[in-house]
Amino acid sequence: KVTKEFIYGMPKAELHIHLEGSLEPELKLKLAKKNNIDLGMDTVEAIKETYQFDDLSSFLDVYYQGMEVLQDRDDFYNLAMEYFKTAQKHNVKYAEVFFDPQAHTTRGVAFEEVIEGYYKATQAAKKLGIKANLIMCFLRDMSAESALEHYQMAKAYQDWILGIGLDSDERDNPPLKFAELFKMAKNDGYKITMHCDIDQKDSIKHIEAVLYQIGAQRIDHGTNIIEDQSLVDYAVENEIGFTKCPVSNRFVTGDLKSKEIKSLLDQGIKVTINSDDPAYFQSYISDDIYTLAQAVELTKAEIIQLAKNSFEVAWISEAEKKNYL
Ligand code: ES4
Ligand code: ZN
Repeated sequence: KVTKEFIYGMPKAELHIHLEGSLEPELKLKLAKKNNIDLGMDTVEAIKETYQFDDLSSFLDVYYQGMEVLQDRDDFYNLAMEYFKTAQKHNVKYAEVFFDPQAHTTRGVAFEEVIEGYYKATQAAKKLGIKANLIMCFLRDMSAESALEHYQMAKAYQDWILGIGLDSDERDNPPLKFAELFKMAKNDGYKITMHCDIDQKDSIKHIEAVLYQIGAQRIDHGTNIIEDQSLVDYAVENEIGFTKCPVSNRFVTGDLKSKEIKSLLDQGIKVTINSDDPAYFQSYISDDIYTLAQAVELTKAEIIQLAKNSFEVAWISEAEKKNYL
């Protein structure tokens, strides 16, 4: 029997966490007060009551609304630092963290405030024993032109951004909508990943496009790949990393998708377990691993394999990986 303590204590990397999704109710209230924003709620309990979702879009509504309290670089810095402090308790040694610049610029917050606050936090995280890198995500329900504009804004900060991702509402927003931009990003030396969320209208088509046309090194979620054996074989062969988030799955689909995750792990896919939006789903990385382990009775060896995978598919040098593995 594997204990919670073992899972918490196991050194791990987290590769799929949206910093904006780590905004805990306590900090949300504090920042609302500081920035004179009326949330219409003044207790942690009242905020938590709104954390009930039927699907991705009902989650995203609450997620974007919550960001209103983030106004200046200190707010972004403090948000990220709270995540890193919690990650430290889960023995996260390395983190690649997502952020959504368009969710802030569209509210009139300058790109500089966002990136400078977050980057400063990644540097301060070193003192907590955590190495961290930023992945800038584009909102796929916004235009390709908007994504390009933000890509250009980020140029001056390229050294601070390791990878480019794609998130938000997948419906009618296929990967190829951003094909040119991601091609450019690859040529410019960014790492590439994309969300392929659970049970989307065109899940298989989207996964196929991400693997064959976009040529991403990782896929976020991507669990529907299980329906297509040739895609599974390709992903195994090419050691594509899959960042799974079981508790997030339960919130947005009603199902952990634990059997699918276990089967993909058994088939040799580089599966990793992550928290996605830990504040909203009230589950940080070790809780996600524990929940999955309970649901499908993972062995200790399988749990260790998940942690090994997290370092193997991390965007760090082979030499660095050796320090963790
Ligand atoms: C997200 Cl669960 C999920 N799906 C797509 N985009 C997202 N951004 C934050 N959480
Ligand atoms: Zn995500």
